[in-house]
Amino acid sequence: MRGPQQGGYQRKGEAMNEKAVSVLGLGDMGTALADALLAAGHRVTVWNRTAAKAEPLVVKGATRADTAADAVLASQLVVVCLLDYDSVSQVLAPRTDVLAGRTLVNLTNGTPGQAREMATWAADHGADYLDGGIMAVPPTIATPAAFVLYSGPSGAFDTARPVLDAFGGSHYLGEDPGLAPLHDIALLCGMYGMFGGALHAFALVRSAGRSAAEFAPMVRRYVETMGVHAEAMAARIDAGDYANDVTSNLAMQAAAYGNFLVAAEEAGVSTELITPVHSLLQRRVADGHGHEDTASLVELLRN
Ligand code: FVH
Repeated sequence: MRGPQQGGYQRKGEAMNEKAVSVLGLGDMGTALADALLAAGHRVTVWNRTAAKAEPLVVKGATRADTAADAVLASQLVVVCLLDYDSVSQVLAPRTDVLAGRTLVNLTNGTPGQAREMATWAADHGADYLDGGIMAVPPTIATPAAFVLYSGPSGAFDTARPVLDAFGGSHYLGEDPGLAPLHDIALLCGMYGMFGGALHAFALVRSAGRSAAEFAPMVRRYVETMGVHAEAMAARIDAGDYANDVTSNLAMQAAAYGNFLVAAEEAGVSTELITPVHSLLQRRVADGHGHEDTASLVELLRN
């Protein structure tokens, strides 16, 4: 495999900071990534199943490849951002002969198991493989709000990093390719938990004819205020210490939470987003942990 010691991604005649990079997949995210690479001054080759989506990027200076294999051949660094791993396999599998010596950076959402399997598959075909998780939405790519998680061979990451930094902050998590999707999915689950809570909150206030827009600043303020407890919660979980310095014990929370279910029923709002936490609270209290902190619930989530 080619790596930093063999010249990285620099090509003869290219300006110092200009690198050749190919992007496979021009959905909303792939387009934003290609845009960011062009804006950073790189030589970008793009491919998409629906070829017309490449046109706006070609206008900005990208080269459109006729086939995915041509796009892979155009650059040593190949960024893949497709719908799912099945589509990645469908796109790459027919021409494995073009993969040797490339670094594939797969930013497609998937599981740790899928990432490890694809890393082995890529290695079998002579390619380095980095898996990634994009912690941003397309409009925030290349802004300070965006960060991307990576895992896989550290040498491949170090070589690719100057290019990948165009997307936002780059966070390398380790050699195991499954680490980036694991952290990606963990953060997305946190996000959906927050959105699920917010949706339930909006449904409650709307049931009384109140404006969601007027309520939104309160939601934001309270979620941000409570978010600062993440580090303290993490410290308790790492230490397994749930009983010291507790200010909001589980027994108290379980009593209050029962009201959440009744209030939802009174308002004609579904309880399906809030019931699971109630079940966990009740079980943990019944198991004799009513005096403990919220972080203690994590013990019920470990199989
Ligand atoms: N958009 C977002 O907010 C999130 C942010 C975090 C990361 N995700 C993940 O990024 C991957 C791509 O997401 P996307 O937003 O670009 O998704 P779409 O706009 O729906 O584009 C999908 C692209 O995948 C191509 N594609 C789908 N199936 C196939 C296939 N069988 N063979 C070849 N290409 C395929 C599709 O092509 P086309 O429909 O335009 O021809 C698009 O290029 C994703 O994993 C997110 O979870 C985004």
